[in-house]
Amino acid sequence: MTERKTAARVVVAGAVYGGGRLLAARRSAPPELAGRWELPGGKVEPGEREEDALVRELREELGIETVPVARVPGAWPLPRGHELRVWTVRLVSGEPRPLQDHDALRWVTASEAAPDGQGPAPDPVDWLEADRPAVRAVLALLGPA
Ligand code: 523
Repeated sequence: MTERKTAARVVVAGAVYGGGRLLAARRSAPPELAGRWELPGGKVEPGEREEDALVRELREELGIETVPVARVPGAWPLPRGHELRVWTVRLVSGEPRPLQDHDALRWVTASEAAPDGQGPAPDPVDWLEADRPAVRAVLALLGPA
C-alpha cells in the first residue's frame, strides 16, 4: 500500500490594520482557547478559495466587509494537522464587533503586538501559539507603522 500524506487543512486568518494598529480578537470558545488572542479567521471549507474563506469568516465573526490584499509569507502548524496562513486585508466597510467566537477586540500597536523588550513596557497581547510568529511575519511585511 502506498503511504499518502494528507494535505494540511488550512485555517486562514486576517491581518486587519489601520492607523498603525492591528486588529486582535479574544476567543470565547472552545474553553481551552478562551481568553487567548488571535488574528480572526477560520477553516477553509473543501473546494473553497482561501481568500473567499477569509472574507466569509470576517463577515460572520466581525460583521465587516474586507478585501484580501497579500498573503503573508509563511505557514504555521496548528493542532490536528491544520496549518495557519495569514493575509493582510483591507477593511472596506463596517465597524468590527465580536459577533461569534470572540468576546473582545483590540486595535494593537506593533510594540503591543510583538514586544521587543525595549522601550516603555507596553500591554502585551497573549496570542495563541501559532499567532505569535504569524504576527511577527505580519509586522515584518507591513513595516514600521
Ligand atoms: N487558530 C489559531 N489562530 C488563528 C485562528 C483563526 C485559528 O491558532 N488566528 C486555530 C484555533 C483552532 C483552529 O485554528 O484550533 C480552527 O480555528 P477556528 O475554530 O477559528 O475555525 P472555525 O471557526 O472555522 O471552526 P469551526 O467553528 O469548527 O468551523
